[in-house]
Amino acid sequence: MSPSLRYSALAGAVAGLSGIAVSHLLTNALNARATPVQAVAESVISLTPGPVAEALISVVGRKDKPILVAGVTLAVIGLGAVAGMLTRRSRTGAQLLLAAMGVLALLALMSGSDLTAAGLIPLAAGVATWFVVLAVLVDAVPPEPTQPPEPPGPAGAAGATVAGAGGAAAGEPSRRSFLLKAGGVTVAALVVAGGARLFGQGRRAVETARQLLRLPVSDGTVPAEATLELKGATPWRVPNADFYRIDTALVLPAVDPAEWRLRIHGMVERELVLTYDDLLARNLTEAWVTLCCVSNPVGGDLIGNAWWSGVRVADLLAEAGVSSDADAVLQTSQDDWTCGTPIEALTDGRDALLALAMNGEPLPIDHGFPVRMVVPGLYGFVSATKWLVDLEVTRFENFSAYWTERGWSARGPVKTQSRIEVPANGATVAAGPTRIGGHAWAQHTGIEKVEYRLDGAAWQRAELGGVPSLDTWVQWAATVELAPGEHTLAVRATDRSGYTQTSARTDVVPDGAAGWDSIDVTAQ
Ligand SMILES: Nc1nc2c(c(=O)[nH]1)N[C@H]1C(S)=C(S)[C@@H](COP(=O)(O)O)O[C@H]1N2
Ligand SMILES: [Mo]
Repeated sequence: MSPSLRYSALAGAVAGLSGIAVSHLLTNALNARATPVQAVAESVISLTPGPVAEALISVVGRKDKPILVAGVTLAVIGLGAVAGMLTRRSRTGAQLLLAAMGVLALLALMSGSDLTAAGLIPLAAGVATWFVVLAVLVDAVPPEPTQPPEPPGPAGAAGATVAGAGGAAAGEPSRRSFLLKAGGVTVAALVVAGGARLFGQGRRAVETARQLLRLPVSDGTVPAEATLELKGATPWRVPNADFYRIDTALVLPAVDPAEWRLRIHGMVERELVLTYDDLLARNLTEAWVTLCCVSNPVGGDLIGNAWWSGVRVADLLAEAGVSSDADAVLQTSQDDWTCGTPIEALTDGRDALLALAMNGEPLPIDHGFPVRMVVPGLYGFVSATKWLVDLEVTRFENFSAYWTERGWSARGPVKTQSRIEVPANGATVAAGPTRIGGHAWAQHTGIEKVEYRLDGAAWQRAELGGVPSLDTWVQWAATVELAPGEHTLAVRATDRSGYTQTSARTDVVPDGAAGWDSIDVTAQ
């Protein structure tokens, strides 16, 4: 290997390491779920055939993850070295290799369940670091020492132009300056990686505290009648890892339950300050509640159903003694997000909860650990505050909340909706009898019936799953006869107030989408 090839390899390896360090730091600073390296390691685990994985684990024991993470780190450094050597032939080739590595990491991150925009920042910054460090260091690689002049041949041509054999010409990078730069970048990368550990400590400590909690809650049993025979439908209970996530938090709040306080104040007789243990000492109420986002378009998936365990908000408000003039509760989160909720919805007997657990587990951090609110019948943006720390009893006219200031409605009752989950829009299915279905919801009003329509013919009644209360979504299904060709399917729900969804589509702004969901399918 020529010296300049070796230096280029070193430049690439240092670039690889630097990118990893930067992505680690940002992952921890932004409290993203996994570093790109961890995501790749997880993908490797999930793509490894079971028996192979088991055999490996029997050899390395439960250290499989750290070993894989170290392996992926070394692979990135090694591939960086290859990219460095490639620059000798073609810089574009080297950049393509780095870009391909970035795409692989992107795919790995995307296969995780809860990727957010913030989760992509560490990868983007890491890849950018690869490019910049590689370019800077490769430019600093000292040129090949020129060959000693050959003895002049008969034509006298061969070595005639060679001057200053072995020495760098003035202005050319020297070996010493290259090594200084490469060493400097390496030290900087190690400092950044060390800083990353500090950053992550708060979140890790809270995650550990969360995992050590043993809450007196149940897992919730999905009623057998809730689920119809419908392959490919969203499960009636959405697992935490698949539950949609919507919030404004770029950095996830890390709130230690031991330090968490909830202040209830404003138009009350007695101000209350509650600790996590205070909540745990109370009677816990458990209920199935379907939560959905006002930004959910018709047919969209910003909705989920879970088993929540928590303390009824009504009891706490009664204890504080709410003034009869108050009509709203202004909720504030640890990260200063706010929303306004009608007092009526919190005190009219429905299961409005300060939830501590979701599907039998302490709330996941990204779903509001340690405490969030859940109110059946209201969109999340006016009720479901995560990382909740403050409830001010007040009047709607006295405040404006986060989304209200940005053009959304001050009130947000859920609109009656239904969607088709099976078949998927645009799917090709076998002609003949075909199962169709999905979910319909009108939280705290209840679904009365769901109807579907094939190619504009008459509306037909669908089968409905049985639900434990008015507060959850309802599964619907039917069998339709599909002749070969293109078809359109539409769905509409009627709620228990007697209202039937109309075809009039409205935008999600300011208070939620309306209209029928409709899909196209081809039968063959
Ligand atoms: N602190 C905080 N709580 C929040 C939000 C937020 O941005 N910050 N978004 C709300 C919105 S718009 C919705 S739809 C729900 C989503 O809850 P989930 O992420 O647990 O599904 O949380 C609500 N609670
Ligand atoms: Mo939302």
